[in-house]
Amino acid sequence: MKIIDAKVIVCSPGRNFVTLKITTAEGVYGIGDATLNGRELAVVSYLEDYVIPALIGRDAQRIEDIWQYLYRGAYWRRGPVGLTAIAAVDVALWDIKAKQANMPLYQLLGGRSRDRIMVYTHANGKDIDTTLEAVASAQAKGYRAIRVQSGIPGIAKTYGVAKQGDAYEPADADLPSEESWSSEKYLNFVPELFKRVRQEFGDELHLLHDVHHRLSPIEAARLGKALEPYHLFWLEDATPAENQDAFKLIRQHTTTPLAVGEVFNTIHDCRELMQQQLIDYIRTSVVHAGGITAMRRIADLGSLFNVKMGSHGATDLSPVCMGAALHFDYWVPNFGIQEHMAHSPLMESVFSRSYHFEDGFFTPGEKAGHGVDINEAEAAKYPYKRAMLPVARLEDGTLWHW
Ligand code: CS2
Ligand code: MG
Repeated sequence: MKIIDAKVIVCSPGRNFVTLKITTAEGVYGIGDATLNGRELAVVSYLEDYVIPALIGRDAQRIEDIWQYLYRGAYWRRGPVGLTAIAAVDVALWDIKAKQANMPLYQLLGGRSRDRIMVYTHANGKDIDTTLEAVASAQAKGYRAIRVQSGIPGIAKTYGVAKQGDAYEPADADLPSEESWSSEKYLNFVPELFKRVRQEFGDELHLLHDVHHRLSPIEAARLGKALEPYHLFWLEDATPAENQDAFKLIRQHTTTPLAVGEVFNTIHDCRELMQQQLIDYIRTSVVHAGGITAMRRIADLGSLFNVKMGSHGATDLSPVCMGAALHFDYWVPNFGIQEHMAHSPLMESVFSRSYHFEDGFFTPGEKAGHGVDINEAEAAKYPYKRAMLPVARLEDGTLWHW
């Protein structure tokens, strides 16, 4: 099965998406997501200028060998741009192999380990009352697990919180906008938020919260401890993870479960945190951590240390990534939860999908391959538009820096 063509499709139906389409001599094609929010064209160049020329003529069936060739053969290994490009190739090749086998992808991975895949969605609002309304509306849609974020009194704009009425989209400007941050205001407020959510919704609903790396380790420890009465499903990205020892400090102080890893690219980013049992969930995604091939190895390593998979699934990961992730989640033995932010109808007009939501859970569908396709004519109607993520500064103007 010779690869005879590979092309990159860039579109912006409400937000930018990069999609790789690989075609074989037999006419079977597969697609992979290559979207890296705020740095999309860097991945396009990596694919078009370096990866695709080296792929043409290779055997599409040799997924593992191609993964190793692109990863080890690059000399300059790792990093989000390179691993997103490798992921796109990997997912497109798994799509091809599953289509060739006439099976849904999860069957090739080893078959399903569960009947349905629990997802969590987002509820956010400008203050506690509007956030409570958002939780109620997510619950009414069937979600059993909800990530709760709220505007913070005294902070003008809070990352992770949508403008009133809009879907949450962090890449909001042509150049990075600047936000102001106060850990003290945030730490004084968040326990009150969760107290109100538990009072209103009881104990059964799974609650999650994302700090977006904005606390120092000792502040994160304080937050984890303060949130214990509200028994979160997880506290995400409590502090940046470059210094993995930081998680020891948090762990020593709190029983709140910890999740991290949406910005990780390889198993090496996960290794120490897993081996030392400093986290409970790993958030690596199919698109940013090297595809299905790499995610399987991350999951297997995690399974030795009681770490479960809880993949990133914001809307800046395209429906192609979501489709592939759901096949992975259906199979992976040490599954925890999958993030789900619904794509808008405009975004979904460009991609067709076989995955299906019902009552708080997803199934990936039975279509051969990963079940997601792109409509190129529709995609062409929405040209790329540069959009970047905001930068946070402390109230005195210091660029927030832990
Ligand atoms: C967030 C994301 O979904 C999450 O957990 O952290 O919204 C993240 O901020 C974006 O994906 C950044 O591109
Ligand atoms: Mg996050």
